[in-house]
Amino acid sequence: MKLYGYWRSSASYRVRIALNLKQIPYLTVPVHLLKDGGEQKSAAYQQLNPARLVPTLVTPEGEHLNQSLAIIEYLEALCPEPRLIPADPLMAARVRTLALDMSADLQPITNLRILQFLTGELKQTDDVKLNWIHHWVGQAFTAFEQRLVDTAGRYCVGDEVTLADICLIPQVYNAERFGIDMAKYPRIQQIAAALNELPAFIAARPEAQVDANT
Ligand SMILES: N[C@@H](CCC(=O)N[C@@H](CS)C(=O)NCC(=O)O)C(=O)O
Repeated sequence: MKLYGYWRSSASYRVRIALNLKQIPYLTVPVHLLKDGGEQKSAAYQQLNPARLVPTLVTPEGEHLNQSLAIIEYLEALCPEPRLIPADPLMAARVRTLALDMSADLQPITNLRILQFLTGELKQTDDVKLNWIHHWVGQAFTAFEQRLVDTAGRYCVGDEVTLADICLIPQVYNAERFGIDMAKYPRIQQIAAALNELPAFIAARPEAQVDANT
């Protein structure tokens, strides 16, 4: 498998965690999101993903897949253990709810191209950008924190690592990077601390990637 991604991309981070949990070996192909206006916009990369976003997973058969959650569900079907989405339909729905809170509702509105549009075309200052991030992360984390009252055990849903945890950790990483006060979210903080001790999560951290700090 080949994973086209970027060290600080939260969607790439999700796929790295899933590959590590399932112990699937893969090769990293860095796509620099900032260099030369963004390598994700190159003609060559658009052959892999017309949406000009990372990640892309290329399978040994040469198929290329986009959308981190679709990729993770593909990996789940290929290597069912350890399960990332519970078999029980109700538990599976709870896991997907938390996963989508982070990956569908929060991450897209704080994505690089949105922030670049704010400070570029819309001529907003860096302070406005930071305010935007803090506002939307605050709303999303407040709701997530509340949901955890009903679902959490050691991790987001019970005591097994699930897709919800995979989607949470990259958003916590981003939140810390942008100076969000995580003490306001003690359940998220506690779960994130437990997850960040697991080898699959440690190996997936942005700083551990070949293209880190480039
Ligand atoms: N829903 C997509 C989101 C992909 C995405 O937003 N990728 C970001 C990095 S996390 C990206 O490539 N951004 C480049 C840009 O905004 O130009 C997924 O889950 O794969």
